[in-house]
Amino acid sequence: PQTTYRADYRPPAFLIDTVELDFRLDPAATLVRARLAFRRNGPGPMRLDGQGLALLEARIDGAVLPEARLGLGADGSLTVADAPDSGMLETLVRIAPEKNTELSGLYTSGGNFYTQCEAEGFRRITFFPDRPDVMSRYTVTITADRARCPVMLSNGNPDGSGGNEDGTHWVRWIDPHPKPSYLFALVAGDLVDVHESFVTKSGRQVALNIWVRRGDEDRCGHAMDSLIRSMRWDEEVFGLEYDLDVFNIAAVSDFNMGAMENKGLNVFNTKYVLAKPETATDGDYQGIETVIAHEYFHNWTGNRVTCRDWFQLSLKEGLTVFRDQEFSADQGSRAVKRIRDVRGLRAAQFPEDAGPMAHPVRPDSYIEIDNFYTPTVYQKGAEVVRLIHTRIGAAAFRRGMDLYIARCDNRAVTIEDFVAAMQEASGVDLSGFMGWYDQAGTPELTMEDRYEPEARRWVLTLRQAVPPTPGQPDKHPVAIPVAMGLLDAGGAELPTRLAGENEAKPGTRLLMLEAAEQSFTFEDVAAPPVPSLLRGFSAPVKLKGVSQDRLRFLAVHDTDPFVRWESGLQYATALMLQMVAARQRGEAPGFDPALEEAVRNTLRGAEADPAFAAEALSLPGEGFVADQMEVADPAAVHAVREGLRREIGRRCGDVLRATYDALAEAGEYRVDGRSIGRRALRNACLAYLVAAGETGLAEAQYAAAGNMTDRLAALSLLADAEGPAREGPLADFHARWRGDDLVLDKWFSIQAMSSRADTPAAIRTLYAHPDFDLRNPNRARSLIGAFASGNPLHFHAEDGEGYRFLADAVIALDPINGSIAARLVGPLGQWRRQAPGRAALMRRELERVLAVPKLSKGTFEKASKALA
Ligand code: B3K
Ligand code: ZN
Repeated sequence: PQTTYRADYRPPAFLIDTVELDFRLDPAATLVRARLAFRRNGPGPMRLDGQGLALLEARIDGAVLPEARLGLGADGSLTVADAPDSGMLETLVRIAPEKNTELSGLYTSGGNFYTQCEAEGFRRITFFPDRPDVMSRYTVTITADRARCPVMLSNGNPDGSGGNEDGTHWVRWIDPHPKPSYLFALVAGDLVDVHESFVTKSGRQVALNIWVRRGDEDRCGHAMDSLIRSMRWDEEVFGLEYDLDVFNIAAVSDFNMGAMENKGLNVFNTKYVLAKPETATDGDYQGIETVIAHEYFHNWTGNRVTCRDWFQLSLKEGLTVFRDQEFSADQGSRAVKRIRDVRGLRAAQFPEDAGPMAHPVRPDSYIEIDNFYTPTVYQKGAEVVRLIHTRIGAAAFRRGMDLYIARCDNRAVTIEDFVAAMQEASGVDLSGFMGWYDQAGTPELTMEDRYEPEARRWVLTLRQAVPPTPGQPDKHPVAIPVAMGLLDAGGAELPTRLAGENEAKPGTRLLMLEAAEQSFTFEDVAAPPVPSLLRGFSAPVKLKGVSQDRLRFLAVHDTDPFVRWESGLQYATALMLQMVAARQRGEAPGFDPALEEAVRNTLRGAEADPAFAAEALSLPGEGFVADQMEVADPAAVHAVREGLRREIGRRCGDVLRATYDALAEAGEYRVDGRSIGRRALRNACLAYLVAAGETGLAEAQYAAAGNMTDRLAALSLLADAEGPAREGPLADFHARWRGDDLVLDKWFSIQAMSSRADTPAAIRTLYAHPDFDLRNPNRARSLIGAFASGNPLHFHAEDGEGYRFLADAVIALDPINGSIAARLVGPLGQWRRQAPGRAALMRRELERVLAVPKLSKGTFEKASKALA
């Protein structure tokens, strides 16, 4: 397969100003007629991307093109010889949506038609220069059987409809805004809508519709409410208004990712639309709010201003994740939102940045662009936007956004355009931040300090180092904003004055580390202070050099809630690593009484912010702890963590139980932040109590639960138990929800993540279960993905059975849906950090995958880079 390089970018030879598309929908043979008004833009032949299209006819300005002027490439593309500098190209192609199992291009799901075009799916619908820097105005006419497709949607505003004699009908959609082909969408079928209306701040009336399968109407309320809040928020915070008369969302149960921001017609995985308390957890509700907001925000950051090429993907994704994070922070507790985001970053992006697929936020090359919709491009990309926001402040950031949008509206631009707007609006030199876009690897930040009593001076030295990553052996320093403060021995925040400043400043301040090493001298410090660094996680780095004593102190006293949480987490991580080492030496691990104290302390203050308390109570995850080891030992980490949970459950049983009882839900189920926090805290207590042996409590909660959050929390604990305590509830859950795909996914996941010894065998049984369906991406992820990423203990089983299962599944899935297969293969790439025996077993499975003939280029790229 071919590699595409960022350095090879060339402007398109032809632009397309307008596109008229005419669809005649049929599952087996859909006809697509395209009329493209083209115009020369640079040197080169007229080459149109295409993939799997049966070309029936091609004309330029009405004249049929003879075969001699048409070159069909091995990749499916079409080259037109001697094309004039401008004109109208018309093609007619045939495609088979029902045979499309990749779910890219036009496909069917449950008898309805849906499209997914980002990144390169439009070429599976018609011949086109399928690249984001070709922006066109679209008019789309859809014709289909009236009974089969009563609803037919595309981008933009509706512009007429009518019936035909033959039982078909047609509709026309016009999108007045120029857009790249990846934002094209079509949805047609038997759908019903839940609707609302919205008036923008300048008075535009917008019809909001959520299109679902009949019967799902009662599960759209939260999505609709989230949409309305997102629209309002973007007006208030960024002054950005919606720009069409309708905003349609269609939910589909066969979908490769979370959702897609097609102009005026978002297509969503049902997982991110449908929710009611009996079927969806609090986590599901929060996911819906986030994804709805994210896709809506793309209307400006992504659609109106788009990417010049796919290497700039983070231009829209990093910025839009930043925007959805800020939105969610404004809806509830900012501190808890930040903690969750950082948890997610560390669980997915840090390992990626330390592994074989490590790539910069703006990559230099790819084989399959689908493989680059990664935590690095999304989450680290959002962190880089946040760095700029932190450096220049909210007001300058807003001016920068205004400038960026004014200047780049209706254009396909680069990351430089974004940074330049921020720089001009703020007057701050941002060149030191470009390294964050172009270098892979998580920077390590080391702190050292000394106190000079006579001079009443405290000196902080910060050092940074970015580790080598594939293809990037040497790194240069980047700009790191370090938000910090100093505490006195009693835990009170001290005002700070840096050498050279006239006055002390109260509270948190920002230090800018721009070089490999810098010292900061603080004056008038009466006694050795305790520094609190990286408040709010002001930069996505690994901080080293903070003593356990200081961590313990900061976990209780810091004024910044993020640092309080973080210090507890780092304290517990270091402790667990010591316990793992002890265990490996054959010693008894022991118990640190500071943990008991911390749990009691947290529960005492829990009422003020239960969601924060729930975060503070949860021990570092097994993956996170293993990531800190030179050679990972998943079994030892699991044993240590379980041992700690049991011990905490035993020692703190009294307060855990008291909190559990006090938080029992009274009254109606609500999804506001506080109610969610109370359930999270209560279920965190339950987990410790069950670890200490109180299985009955989980059984009772399962049986009595009035909502999915509590039911699932109990079930996931019972899934680790023995005998009827496990089998009864699992069977009950299946019987109750077997007709509900999204809930059944949870049933698969919970078993896939069980720590029970028989899980490897159970996985094979579940894979053969009649309800398991490899073709449905949610279902495939719920078993295969949940096991490989959510069950380190059994995935890394000594005999290699976990690796074998994953490779078998990837090999079976690849010919059906290469994009999902490529995503699932990732965990096998962790072999470098495993002990030699397991590493060899992992490599063997990667080699087995690579030996498969006709492997998709996405899976090839992931597996070959993992082995390199
Ligand atoms: N832009 C889409 C992701 C497309 C993934 C293509 N493989 C969803 C989003 O980020 O909003
Ligand atoms: Zn996005």
